[in-house]
Amino acid sequence: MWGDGKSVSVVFPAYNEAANIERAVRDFRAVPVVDEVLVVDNNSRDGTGDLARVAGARVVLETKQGYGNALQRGLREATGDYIVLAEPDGTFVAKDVVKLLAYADELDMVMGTRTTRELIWDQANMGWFLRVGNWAVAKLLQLLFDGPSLSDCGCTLRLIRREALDKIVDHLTVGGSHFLPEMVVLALLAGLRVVEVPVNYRGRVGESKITGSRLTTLKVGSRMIGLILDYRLKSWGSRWRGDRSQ
Ligand SMILES: Nc1nc2c(ncn2[C@@H]2O[C@H](COP(=O)(O)OP(=O)(O)O)[C@@H](O)[C@H]2O)c(=O)[nH]1
Ligand SMILES: [Mg+2]
Repeated sequence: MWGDGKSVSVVFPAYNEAANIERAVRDFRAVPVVDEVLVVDNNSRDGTGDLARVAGARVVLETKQGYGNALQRGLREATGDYIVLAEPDGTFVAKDVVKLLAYADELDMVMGTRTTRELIWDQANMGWFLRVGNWAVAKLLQLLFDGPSLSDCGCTLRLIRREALDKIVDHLTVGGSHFLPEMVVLALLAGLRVVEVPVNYRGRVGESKITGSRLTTLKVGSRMIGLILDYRLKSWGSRWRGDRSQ
């Protein structure tokens, strides 16, 4: 519970995360303000779901494969007043949930940024290529949508208030790895108050499936850029048509 009786859910999208899932569930459950850890098992074949259950998580199976599909399911299934998205791969520090909550009473969506040098651990997968790429896509989004200062388009660790989620959840469409910017675009188009706060980023336990290779990173990055441009052009288009018909 946070503040005056607000419950807190943590959502983990999980695809073959047996190497770290138990520890991640225990670490996040050990944060006193966390009420629920929900693991969305995305067709894992390595026993991730059972291990998560044993560690005390609520587990749901999402059969539609994909990072975005797993996160969308988690957002729909979580019961908390505040919903925190994270990853069960050892990269995030459980107590950073409290950093997000510190802004949650005043803002609708609080996103982590992994760009603060002092908080990027030596083993973290955050070389210059990823850092510059994440920053550039975030800046594009900030500029085109008149957003707040954004510096990281790929940080899963983020919090959204339930009332804010209700405004965007039915509009989420991305099932793949470029899911995160859609959440931000929809939030900004809905007039929600969004902010970024620095969080820790550690080395991963197990194989990185999205940003582990430059090729997949480039693919995801270009899909993110396509999505941002597409939303911008569409919403300018509908505004223009709306203006003309008045
Ligand atoms: N790549 C991928 N990740 C998934 C999928 N479903 C759930 N996930 C989870 O999404 C998170 C992000 O993937 P990860 O390999 O850590 O990519 P990275 O954060 O870029 O290194 C992990 O917690 C995965 O277990 C899926 O279908 N594909
Ligand atoms: Mg990861």
